[in-house]
Amino acid sequence: MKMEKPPLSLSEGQDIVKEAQRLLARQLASSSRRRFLRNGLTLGGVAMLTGCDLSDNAQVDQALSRISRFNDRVQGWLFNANHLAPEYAESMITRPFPFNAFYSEDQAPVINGDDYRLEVAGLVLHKQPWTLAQLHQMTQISQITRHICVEGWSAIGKWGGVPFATFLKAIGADLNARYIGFKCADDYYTSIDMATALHPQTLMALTYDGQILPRKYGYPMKLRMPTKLGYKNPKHIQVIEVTNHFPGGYWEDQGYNWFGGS
Ligand SMILES: Nc1nc2c(c(=O)[nH]1)N[C@H]1C(S)=C(S)[C@@H](COP(=O)(O)O)O[C@H]1N2
Ligand SMILES: [Mo]
Repeated sequence: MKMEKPPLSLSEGQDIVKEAQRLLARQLASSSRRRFLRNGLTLGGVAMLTGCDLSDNAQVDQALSRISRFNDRVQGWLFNANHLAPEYAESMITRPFPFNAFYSEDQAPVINGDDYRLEVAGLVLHKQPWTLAQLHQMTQISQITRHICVEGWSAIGKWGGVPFATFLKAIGADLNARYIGFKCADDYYTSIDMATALHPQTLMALTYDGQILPRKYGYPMKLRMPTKLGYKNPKHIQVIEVTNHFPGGYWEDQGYNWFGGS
């Protein structure tokens, strides 16, 4: 696949390198003082590295989120639109596949597939909502990939559906926009960068293991990305928005890294 657009421009890339040099210079400047510290990275060491007062929670949060946003930019810059995540044999599928959400399994949303309408919003030409039948009528592919959750587990599963790039083109999405935001039936929300959205393995998943996507795994539709950690893979999607305004995410807004590559 040809890369449609680099995630960052050259000048943004140069900014990142400059930022990294500045961080390194600061780290080196503080390292002679760090020799006197017993464990290297004590609270005082962190204070020197980040230049912030650790008794001030707001300042600490701000420094950490600055580091995290810096990390997002580096990850976005390093993301290779041509690099494929590993795929596995049927025999390697994890059974039963784990369930995870910010609530227990019996609280997963109950959605009536006949009433379901997928809304598309923002920088798209065609804003008509989609029925589930229309999504199933599009050309389907399937893939067996590994899902990695930050809570410390990973599992191999098989998802089928529509390549997300195909869907984005069908709705006339502005492929130069920065973000795609997702709103889910359970009030979960997240967002991804355009390069990941267009990645050949990013799938609008309608099936799991050859069956209609079960309720617990995100019925009627979820986004499956083997290039991203579990929390970036929204289940029960109701709204897809193409936007240049940073949409954040349920866990990301609580401090998880936004890029969340795996
Ligand atoms: N709508 C919704 N999507 C979600 C979540 C959620 O709570 N709600 N949890 C995320 C997390 S942290 C993980 S690990 C995966 C779990 O997906 P699974 O139940 O198919 O294993 O869903 C992700 N997507
Ligand atoms: Mo997760």
